[in-house]
Amino acid sequence: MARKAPQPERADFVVVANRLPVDRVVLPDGTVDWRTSPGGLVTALEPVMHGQDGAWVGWHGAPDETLEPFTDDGLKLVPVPLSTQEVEEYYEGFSNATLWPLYHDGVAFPEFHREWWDAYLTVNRRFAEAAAGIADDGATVWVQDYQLQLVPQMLRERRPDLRIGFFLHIPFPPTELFLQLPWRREIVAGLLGADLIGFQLPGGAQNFLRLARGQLRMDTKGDTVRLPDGRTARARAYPISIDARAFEEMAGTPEVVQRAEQIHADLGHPKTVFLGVDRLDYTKGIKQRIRAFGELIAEGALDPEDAAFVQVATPSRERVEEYKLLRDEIDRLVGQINGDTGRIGRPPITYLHSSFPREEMAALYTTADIMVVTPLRDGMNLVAKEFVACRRDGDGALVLSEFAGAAKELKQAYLVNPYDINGLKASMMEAASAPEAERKRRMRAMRKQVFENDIDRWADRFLTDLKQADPTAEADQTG
Ligand code: GDG
Repeated sequence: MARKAPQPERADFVVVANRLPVDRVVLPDGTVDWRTSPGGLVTALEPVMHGQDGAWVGWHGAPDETLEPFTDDGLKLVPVPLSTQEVEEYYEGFSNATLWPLYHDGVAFPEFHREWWDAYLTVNRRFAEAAAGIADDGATVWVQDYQLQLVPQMLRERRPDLRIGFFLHIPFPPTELFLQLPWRREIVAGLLGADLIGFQLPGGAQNFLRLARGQLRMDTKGDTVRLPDGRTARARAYPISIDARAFEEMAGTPEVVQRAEQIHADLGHPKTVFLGVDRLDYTKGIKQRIRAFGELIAEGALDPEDAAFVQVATPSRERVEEYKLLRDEIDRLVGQINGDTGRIGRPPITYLHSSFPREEMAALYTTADIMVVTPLRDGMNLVAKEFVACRRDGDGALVLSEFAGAAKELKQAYLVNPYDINGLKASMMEAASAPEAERKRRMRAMRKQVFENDIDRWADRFLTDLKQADPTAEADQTG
């Protein structure tokens, strides 16, 4: 049964995501604090929610704790509780050890366990109930990402009056891969509960439409699926972006400018600074890029006196086995390269396994000459866009994997196949030796793309289409 919250508690616009934008953390002295939760989804949606009279439904990051809804900076936050076992089975299990590798081309082996699926069902139902309880009559509910693919259908069953959107932040895989999933029909049906299903790229939308036809025998015409109950659902691409102006402004503050200079000095003023910034994740191609840089140093193509690589790897999903293995492998690789080629005070690679404030990110983007973004598969990749937005000097080069969604938009990057280490090395060298005018020409075009297609435009496009999806519903205030 849907929880009926008192009218004033309810909201016209509701975001439902696995995580709240803030995590509850208990400090060593026992006091409780709230921190911005990590990752691309929060970076993207925070500015969309800013100033909206809306609600955000999500887990608060602490297992076995039930919290009452509260308001933070005008935003209603509705915490959804998860038990320790649910964190293991729904989040670390089905979401991050089944769906995540499967949806990223199977770059790690997806595991299928029936009890993980059962937990996924239970938790999706809980999120649907929480959303049903907070959404006002005829409200718009926007469900986010792969952890909650059953929520659209479960929510529609409870609240047929709602307008429901869904956005998938990660790639939607080719049908051949998706069909491995024992619960493939349930997932497709779950998503079809939405009026509008958004993907990063047109290819993802096409994969989904093919499955709706093939698995559920639905009628499709163009991007529209006709459902047996007379409804329609549309599947379209909405490439996500960032608050470009906010990043640019941050990069221009005296503190960040000064910090960027300090980082350059701490590195020993190398001629070329290469930079990588990622959650520590096996989809991000961190090993490949470090190996490429290590070989360039070992072969003498780059001189460790002149070139430095800074790699930020933000801790992520640390209890999932694949992530533990990856961390060990990268530790070993970096240790080996620095051990073989460094001298006192000059390790060629500065490896930081920690998380930093956004200002520090902006300072790093400003310091770098060459940003190296080499995922084996990535829905979009916001880091590439953040680097571009922070380049107030109009300089700097981006080496970017063809397999990131961002490659379809930042076409003036040095595009690489991250599996091809020799090709990667060649592109890193090409970027490092490009004439200033060439670098600036490419950067100008990429900045134009990012500033014209920022996060507001993304949200506007999605929400405008969602409004049209149900012409009988009353106009809302989300525009
Ligand atoms: C998913 C999809 C898609 C990283 N370390 C720190 C930090 N970050 C921030 C970055 C950036 C975000 O996290 C990472 O976003 P990405 O897009 O690069 O990657 P995912 O986390 O995998 O995001 C992705 C995205 O969703 C949005 O749809 O683009 O394809 O996989 O904003 O700056 N931020 C701070 N400290 C860190 O140490 N403050």
